[in-house]
Amino acid sequence: MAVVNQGFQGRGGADQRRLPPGQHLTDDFPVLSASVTPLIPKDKWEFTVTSETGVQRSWRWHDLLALPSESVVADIHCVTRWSKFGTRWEGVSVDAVLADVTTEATHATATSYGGYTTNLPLTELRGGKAWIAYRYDGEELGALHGGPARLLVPHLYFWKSAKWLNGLQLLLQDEPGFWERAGYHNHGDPWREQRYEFD
Ligand SMILES: Nc1nc2c(c(=O)[nH]1)N[C@H]1C(S)=C(S)[C@@H](COP(=O)(O)O)O[C@H]1N2
Ligand SMILES: [Mo]
Repeated sequence: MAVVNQGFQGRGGADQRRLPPGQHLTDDFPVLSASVTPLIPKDKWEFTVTSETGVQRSWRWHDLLALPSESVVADIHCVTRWSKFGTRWEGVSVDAVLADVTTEATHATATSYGGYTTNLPLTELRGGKAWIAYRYDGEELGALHGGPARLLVPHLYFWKSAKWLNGLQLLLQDEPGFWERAGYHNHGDPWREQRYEFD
């Protein structure tokens, strides 16, 4: 099981060190969506990796479930300043889907049903740091939180974790996504408080 950012359980000071600067802890799970919630039946769901040369590889729902699944426990941090400790997910690592793809790309744009996009260097998506998550807290991932499946990149601000994920576009250069074009930071490391473009 992957345990990301596991800090010190327990009281005050320890929790404080587990919390990135400028964040506060929440127990509930706020919903942040820039659009209406797209409702995608699992039998219509499809996830496509497009390489920098335009070669595509797609997974339908049963293909995704056939890949090895991992359990992930991670702290998550939203740029609007809430953090939630110890969220529990199941999904497929991005490494597992990229294993089948030949690419020299350095960057990727995650794309979603509904049109949302967000950009990441491939180094942030590989190496056991990012998942295509389809279960949350022991249940199917609900539509409000990005089901059928969402990207989970817990070490970056949560806007990088694209809900209703339907693809990764692999690129030889970086291309800003939806919030990155709107003045948010290109990278979004919560420990370096990379909230806005010039942070
Ligand atoms: N497709 C899509 N993904 C998205 C968003 C969105 O508006 N659309 N919002 C982002 C932001 S800003 C955050 S904080 C998290 C919120 O996820 P949650 O609603 O499950 O808490 O999803 C991210 N992924
Ligand atoms: Mo967010």
